Amino acid sequence: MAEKDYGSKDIVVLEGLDAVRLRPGMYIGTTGNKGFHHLLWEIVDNAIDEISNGYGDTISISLNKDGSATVEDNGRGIPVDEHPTLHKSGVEVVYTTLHAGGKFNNSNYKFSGGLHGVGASVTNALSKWCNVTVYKNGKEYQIKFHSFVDKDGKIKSGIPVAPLKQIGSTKKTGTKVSFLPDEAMFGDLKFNFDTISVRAKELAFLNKGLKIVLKDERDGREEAFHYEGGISDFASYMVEGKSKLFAKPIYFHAEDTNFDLEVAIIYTDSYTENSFSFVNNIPTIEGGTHETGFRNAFTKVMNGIARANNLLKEKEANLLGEDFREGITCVINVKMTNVQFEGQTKTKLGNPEARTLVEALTTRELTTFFEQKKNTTLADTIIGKAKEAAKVREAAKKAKDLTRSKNAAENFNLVGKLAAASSKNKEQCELFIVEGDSAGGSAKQGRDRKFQAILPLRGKPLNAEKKRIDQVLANEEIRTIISALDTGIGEDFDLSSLRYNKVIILSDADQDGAHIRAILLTFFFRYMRELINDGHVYVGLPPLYKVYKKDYVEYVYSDAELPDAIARAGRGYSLQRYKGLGEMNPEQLWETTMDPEKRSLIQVSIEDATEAERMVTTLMGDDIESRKKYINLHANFDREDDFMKNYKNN
Ligand code: TSJ
Repeated sequence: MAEKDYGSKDIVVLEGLDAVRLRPGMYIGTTGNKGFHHLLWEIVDNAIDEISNGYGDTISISLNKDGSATVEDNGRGIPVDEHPTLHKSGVEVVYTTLHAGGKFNNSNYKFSGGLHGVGASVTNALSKWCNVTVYKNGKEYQIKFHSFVDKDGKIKSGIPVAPLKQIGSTKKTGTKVSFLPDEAMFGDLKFNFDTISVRAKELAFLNKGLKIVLKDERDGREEAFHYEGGISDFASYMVEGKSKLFAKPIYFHAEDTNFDLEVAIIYTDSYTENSFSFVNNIPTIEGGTHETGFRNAFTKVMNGIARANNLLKEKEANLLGEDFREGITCVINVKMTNVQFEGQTKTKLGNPEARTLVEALTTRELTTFFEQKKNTTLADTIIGKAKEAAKVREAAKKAKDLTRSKNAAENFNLVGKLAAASSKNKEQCELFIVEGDSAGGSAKQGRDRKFQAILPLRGKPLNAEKKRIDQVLANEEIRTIISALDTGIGEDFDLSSLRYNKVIILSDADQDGAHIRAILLTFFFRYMRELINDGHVYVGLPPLYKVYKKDYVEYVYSDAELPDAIARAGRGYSLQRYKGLGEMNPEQLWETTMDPEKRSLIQVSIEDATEAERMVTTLMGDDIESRKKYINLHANFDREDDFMKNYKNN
């Protein structure tokens, strides 16, 4: 019987597996969902090792009705001959010796995979049962492992029911492993098709040519992954649906002793970097030396080409790495030995040699790539995009320096157009942001200069939704506003520094005015939300009509009110229609729109943050049709619409 064959010399091994059950966290991280799926990946990794070393091409994974999983490859089959010192079959060693998978593989495979390299024995130790079938030498072999309660009431797991035996003959080669995670360890956790599908797809991308077939026997779902383009297809997949600067990713593959590097690079017209790196199929989320090496090389090579092609003049500074990374999507795939992972989540590559190797190989490969005539325009495209990024970066830096500067002389220039209030009492002070220089002029003359400040806006300030913060900052109109309010923006925003209790937007009652107002509100919503939440933002309502007679004047603020106003005036009235703020003289503007005793203000509130968000996005998004619709429907501050119900004299 099997028990008899396993004498005292094997105790160490058996206790090894006991340790896994005792402290599963040490081996699979958690006994939660992640650790549960880890059991599967330990097995799959072994199959991938075999295939990526050139033996076989397909892995099938099936999630069975009884809660078990089966993984099969068409490689050479795990060795079945007797292990020289342990005197057991190779299969049994793999399954009953802790870390055997890793050691076993290291001598046979160039780069051993495995999430933590703990090997198949860990899966065995944490399973109720585990069956391994090997197809090799024209024969079909099988060994079964199980867990049971021993005579002391202790659970033993991963115990061979019997030594490996031949159970038939076959023409195929490969390895098939089935296992049932032990519910004593994992409770009622189940394999999740979607989780497995995502990782299987990633593994197929990372291992060019590898076919992975995933079948869910519980509900009949089935997926297959196979990418002849490997990480080139991966990069393309990542930018699907986005507009690209060029169609096909730049790709290279290079090797050194015990080192393998693959890189795919594509660009979109976006402004963000989207990079993915992997070492031995493990995502290095925190980056590391390989990423550093790649970045150094990429920046250097591209700057070199820019100089050689005279796209950078002698007196111009080199472009920065961040300039070249704007809009980049790249996949870096490294296979190497003796990996050292560092960082908070152990997902950062620490090996110093990876930096120098990746840097050297990338420099060599990219140089060769761009030396080819057909790729010169590609280099120009990338350099052009980087130069745009550099321009924005420099403009943003200037803007930041200016807005942040506490130097009065420098700020004076920026707020040159601002007519400040004389009072230092912030509680009392108001800032009018006025559309147009002529209305701005009237407002400056008509105001109460003690507590009212005027900031005329020339032209439309930029669209805050579409642009990045540095571009928003680079806009002169916006910078002027930021500077005048003195609160800072975004994370730096500090309400206590606010110089005005009320910030009043005053724009014309037409489409352009509505647009300017929407843009300003978007800006406040995005970068000074507290200003709105705390009730400091208002929209001023200029009159639409003046109804008057010799000794009689009435200003009318909506079309609905007009008939009544005309009736009040009686026979012989005159009617003036205001097309813009600019048509009012300073006195009229004061009386109708600015005088706190008579004016009407709408306090801008974010009653419903999601609705506000929607309005802002609809107003500023790319969809021109829905934007137009929205402006016509809501953003007009139509004197008859819902918004008017909220307005009160302030
Ligand atoms: F480890 C495992 F049991 F979990 C497992 C291993 C699971 C699965 C699904 C596949 C494999 C596996 C192992 N597939 N292929 C191999 N190959 C070997 O172990 C192997 C075969 C031949 C030789 C040789 O030198 O002839 C060496 C090795 C390592």
